[in-house]
Amino acid sequence: MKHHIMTTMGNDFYPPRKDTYYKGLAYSVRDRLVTRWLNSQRSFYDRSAKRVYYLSLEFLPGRFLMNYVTNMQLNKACEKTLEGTGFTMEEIEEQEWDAGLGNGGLGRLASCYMDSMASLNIPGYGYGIMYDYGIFYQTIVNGYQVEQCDNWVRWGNPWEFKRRGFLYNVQFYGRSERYKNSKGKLCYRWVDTLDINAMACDILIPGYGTQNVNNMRLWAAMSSQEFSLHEFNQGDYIGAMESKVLTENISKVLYPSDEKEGGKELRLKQQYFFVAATFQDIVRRFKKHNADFKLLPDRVAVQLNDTHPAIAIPELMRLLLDEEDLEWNSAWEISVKTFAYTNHTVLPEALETWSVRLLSKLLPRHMEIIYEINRRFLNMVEEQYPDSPELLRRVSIIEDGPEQRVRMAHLAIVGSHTVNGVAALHSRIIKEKLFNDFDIIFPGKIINVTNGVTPRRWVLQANPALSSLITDTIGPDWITDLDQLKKLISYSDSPEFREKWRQVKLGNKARLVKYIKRKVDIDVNPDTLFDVHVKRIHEYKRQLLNIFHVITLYNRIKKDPAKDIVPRTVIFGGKAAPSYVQAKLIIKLINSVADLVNNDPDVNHKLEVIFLPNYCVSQAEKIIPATDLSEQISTAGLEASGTGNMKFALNGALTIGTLDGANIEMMEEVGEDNIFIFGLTAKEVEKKRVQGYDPWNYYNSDEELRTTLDMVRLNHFIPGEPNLFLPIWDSLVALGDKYFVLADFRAFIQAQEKVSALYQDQEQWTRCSILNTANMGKFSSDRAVKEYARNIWNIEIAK
Ligand code: 4GP
Repeated sequence: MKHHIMTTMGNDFYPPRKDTYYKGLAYSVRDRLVTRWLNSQRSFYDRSAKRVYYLSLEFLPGRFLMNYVTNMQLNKACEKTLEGTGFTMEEIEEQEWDAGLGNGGLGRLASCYMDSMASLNIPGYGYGIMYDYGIFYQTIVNGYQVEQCDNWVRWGNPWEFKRRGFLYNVQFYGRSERYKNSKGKLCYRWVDTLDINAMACDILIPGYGTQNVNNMRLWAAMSSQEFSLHEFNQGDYIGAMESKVLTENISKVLYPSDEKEGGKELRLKQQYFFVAATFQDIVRRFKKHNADFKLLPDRVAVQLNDTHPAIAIPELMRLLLDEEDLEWNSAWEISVKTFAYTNHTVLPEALETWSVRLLSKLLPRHMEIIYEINRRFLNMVEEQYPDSPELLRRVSIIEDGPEQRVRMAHLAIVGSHTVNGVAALHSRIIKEKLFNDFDIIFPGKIINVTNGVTPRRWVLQANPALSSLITDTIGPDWITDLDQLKKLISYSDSPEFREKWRQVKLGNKARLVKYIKRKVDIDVNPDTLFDVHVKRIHEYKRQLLNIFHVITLYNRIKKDPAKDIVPRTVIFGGKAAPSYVQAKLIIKLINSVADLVNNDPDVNHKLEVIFLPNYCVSQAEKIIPATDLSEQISTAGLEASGTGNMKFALNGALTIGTLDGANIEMMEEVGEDNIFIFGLTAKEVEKKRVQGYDPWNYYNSDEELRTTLDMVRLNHFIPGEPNLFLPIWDSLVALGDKYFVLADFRAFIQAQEKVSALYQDQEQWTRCSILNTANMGKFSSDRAVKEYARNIWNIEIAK
């Protein structure tokens, strides 16, 4: 550490500062990985192993230091290193800025899978973009979300290896030209393009309990020209810089909307930019050992993380046809065998389409190839299903209308050998509804792989106290074989074990209490029930339902302040997409309710509402281990899987949730008695939608609901701003309540009453908590990645 502080960073060792120590320690931890990393990469070559390429526009690794330390089991060594510095590991760890290169579930899942691939010795590569700015930093000003730039690499990034001498050329614009090659064959080439360089930045991904270290390669855009000295000399400084700045903008910032696309040219440029660079890399590596492209699917599996990288399909076709001179049929066969696509959402607004006009301008040759893919696909469908023009129209990759658009999901399905949903219910929904035509045309192509999370980050690292208790009780094998947790079941009846379990939770709650005090300056009582709702703010995730419960509790307390109730601390956290006005208003509502409740002497801290700003991976690591009750209350049928739900239950929280996404499978694992399920099922929601759902009926017939809604309508929370929350009232009552909040209100309140009752019986609550952890084995990302390996990537897992 000292060596790096002096020689790598050029700092005198005194006076020591926390951030200096952090970097010194980071470099010395990294040192211990580099050799393993190089060895791993070399061994992949030597074995000519089949490689898995996980293509994702988003990764959410969070902080790296503790993850490296945990996976390499260097905790003791680091503590020793820090002795005498006056700082603890926890303080040093806090110096690191989160790598927030993703929006939410989709990005975090990618990072959990990177951890599992490395731990399972799979030659897996993550490919994405090295954004200069990740997901915005959220502050709360006067109850409103305010976004700030996330300049996460401002102080340098000790984890990346920048390959400055290693650049790929990426083309844009121009035109497609036909020409005859030397053999007289008619060929195509892409000419008159604007070219941009892609520079590789590598980040190491160490496995746990293995020497294997994988690679995450993120691309940064570099102008292929320096600024114009000519213009500069003529005094036009801005003009001289313009083209350089414009091209480098491509990797400047992550698009901050989750489950919603902007349709912006820059976004499409980002997608193609990283796909083009990635495929040059894949092909280069492949060609080192192989001459025949027919072998590509035996050597390479490409997983498309949603449709964001789906432009890879026409890109591989272009490479095979135009650069490698293959015939269409063999190129197509190779391509389909190489790709697989994961769908992460059924929200219609999230299904990406690109206008043909934009695609033709930016990627003219790809547009031609997409037309040809579509023509052949529709011919095939027509042969199978003659006289079904409706079917052809529905499945076409090109959507007709005033403006023709390319449906990226259709392209991804047609161009992949396997498509998967991310939980059993979600996969059923895409098979039976969203992509039903495709399920009929390509039987068996759509399968399920239920999501999972890595126990290394989400238990071992985030919850050291629980990890020690578990390891002391059943040994350490659970870390790489999560089903071992089942051994805890027999301890759930032991009073001594329960007491230890409670002490762990209490310790974690005390840690969170300190954090809350530091962040929002509110004193929270650790002996209250910690009721937590953290995730992106979205109407379908129904933070509103939860805040309505809070308002209802408040009204009950006001009616009878002396009544004994189970004291609760309700914690919210999450970012709203900057352009999502309604979601931002929900944040303001939560904060307004919090102001009223927290300052009302009648409430007397029996109920406390906290909105924690800037929810992110490192914050989740503090919140989740301290949670008693996990809120997973989306409208049934809309949350594809959820992964937060798994992290909470794994850390011993009880879930209150709808029969949605992976909640269903969690219920199957823990048993109906150990989870609070409420509300409409996906089928019931669908039925109500079809039969006509009228929220007014609920408004008129449920007095507590009506009181709550009227308080929102009249803004009972902030004097002097009467109509502020009218848009919320409108969406729920006047405009049809798209997410069935009113329909589920009463069932939710009743389920919450059951929660309070159980919490009063701490012995039974603890038993339930232990059983939750004990039965979460299925939700390890190791299990999920093994399923991908077996059912999609067709690779053996080396022991
Ligand atoms: C999310 C889904 O909303 C969530 O249910 C799922 O667990 C997660 O992907 C991982 O599969 N989707 C997104 C997105 O984050 O941007 O579509």
